[in-house]
Amino acid sequence: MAERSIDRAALFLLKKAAREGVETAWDRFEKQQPQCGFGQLGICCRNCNMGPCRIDPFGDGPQEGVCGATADTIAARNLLRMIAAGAAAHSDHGRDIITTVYAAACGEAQGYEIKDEEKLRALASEYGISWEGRSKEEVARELARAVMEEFGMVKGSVQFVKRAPEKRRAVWEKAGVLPRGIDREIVESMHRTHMGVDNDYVNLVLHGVRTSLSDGWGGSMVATEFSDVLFGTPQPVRGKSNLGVLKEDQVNIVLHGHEPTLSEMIALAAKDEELLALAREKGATGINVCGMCCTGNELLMRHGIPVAGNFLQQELAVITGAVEAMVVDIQCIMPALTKVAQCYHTKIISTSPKARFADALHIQFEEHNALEIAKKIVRVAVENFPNRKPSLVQIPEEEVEYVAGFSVEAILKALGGSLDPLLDAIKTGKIKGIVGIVGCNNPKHTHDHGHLNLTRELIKNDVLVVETGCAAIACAKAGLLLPEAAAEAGPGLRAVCESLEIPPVLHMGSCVDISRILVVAAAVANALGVDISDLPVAGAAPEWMSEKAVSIGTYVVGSGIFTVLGTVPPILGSKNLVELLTKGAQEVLGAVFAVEEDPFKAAILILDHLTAKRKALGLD
Ligand code: BF8
Ligand code: SF4
Repeated sequence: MAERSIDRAALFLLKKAAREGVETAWDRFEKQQPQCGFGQLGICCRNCNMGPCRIDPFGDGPQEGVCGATADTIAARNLLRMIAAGAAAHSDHGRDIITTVYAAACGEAQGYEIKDEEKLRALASEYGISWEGRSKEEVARELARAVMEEFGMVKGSVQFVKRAPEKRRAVWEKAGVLPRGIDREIVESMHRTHMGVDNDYVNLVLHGVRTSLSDGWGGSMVATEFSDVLFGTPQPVRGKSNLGVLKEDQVNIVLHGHEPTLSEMIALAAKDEELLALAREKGATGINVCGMCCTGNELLMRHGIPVAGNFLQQELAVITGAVEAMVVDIQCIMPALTKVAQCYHTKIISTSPKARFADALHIQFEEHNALEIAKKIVRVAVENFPNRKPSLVQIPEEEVEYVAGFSVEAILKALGGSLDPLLDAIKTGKIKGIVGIVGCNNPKHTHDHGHLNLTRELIKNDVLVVETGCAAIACAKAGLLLPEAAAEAGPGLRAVCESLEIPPVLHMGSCVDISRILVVAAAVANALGVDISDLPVAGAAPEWMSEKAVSIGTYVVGSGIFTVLGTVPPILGSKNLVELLTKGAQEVLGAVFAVEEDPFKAAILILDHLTAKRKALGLD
């Protein structure tokens, strides 16, 4: 069995867990072996009650379900459902953000305000909403209503697709994949995958592309843009990462999940004088708020709040014995947390009506009295401090600095206000290309191994890397998000980083913020007068696990960007589907997927791709 992690803090706590008889995802993963072969190949179906059906991958047994569905139909339907679930998760997050913007603009969301008026102005003009003689609240209300409509089917297509280069939009139109309403595509995915509707794997995949585009250029982009409106557009900020950010003498609150609406308020509540006094009364020297997973990314991007770790570290945080409360909302929260917490004193506090957990304390979050609720949650954590079992407290030492906060606006600012320095660096070959490395952890791979090795290989070869999500946290913990890390870069990239004082790996935010990467790609393509698919750019998800990652991968390829997956998607049971996604898509979308589990080999695939694209543009 491969090493579980390359992160020393993780390894330290895995030993502690073993000593204390606490199971983690790695143990449960082992117990699942061997995992179901039909599931791995994507050729089992339970879409109706004539089934469940499965296709024999060796050709000796049944090749059709009871209804006659083939491996192609079944695998493509399963894939489309994964895309739909991922797109739904991102977009429903976007919906909550826009709802909060509306409530804030109506004065009905305690503690929230329109923080970034400049961004609000830019978005209003993008939507053709006039600012003349109106308050920012009036404009925000009209804008929020217009965005809300996009979740349905009022317009021809979602607004932000207009940000894509003309050539890309033409590709989408020709393929019939321009996303209409955000919800509409997801609903249609569920419709098409119902028994006996869409049985053509190509048609199913095309709708998958459309659904995913409604996420990347729709729901996710809404979440990003309007989080900026509410909480401010990120600018470079320094902070600390890994489990060493937990403090032995303070009340530790870990915010885990995805929506910044609640976490922003808790960060605020933790500064409340009364609660700080209570903490001192209970024997703590302060209240330490840190983030985990994408909530962590949202907080560190805007405030430099420490980030305790990425996906596979959520249980480990509890295992330190030093966490008074882990506050969760939605997505990527392991149901196992409440069981692990029972071995320590940690309170798992769920807050979303959409995501409840057995044995968790539920304190429901509502935006109209958000600050009060946030204070209530912080109070629970503070009052839990005396329940710590000192003999069980062990915090690893690892605590590494990072610089995050590279929104598109921040990148432009670092470049001196225009894309030209970046374009020049690409043209002269100082920077060979730009690669987005994103996504999760997965116990199928050594924790963080894929992220770090792929990132290091690329920067060594003068590739500027942009990251989000758990990939970015992996690199933060390894010190790669510091300007000093330019020392690890090739000479061209190093010179660019040194002159601009930026790291060779730019942290662009949470997973919905991959929409920021799309905006950069579109801007570069527009500046060069080409399609995104012509650029020396690529995407990678070395350790992906979630359905959101499937939607992301699909909209990235759908946007014309070659993408390498580091864990095998469950589609290998259909040769036709594999062929379509790894070859056929080139002709329709100008990009394909590749699967490569070894990050060093993935780096070679990507570098070869960048070289070919540079050559086609006449850059070498
Ligand atoms: O949305 S990278 S494990 S935390 S799914 Fe989840 Fe994957 Fe992390 Fe953020 Ni994204
Ligand atoms: Fe079986 Fe077809 Fe029903 Fe799926 S939809 S469970 S393949 S009968």
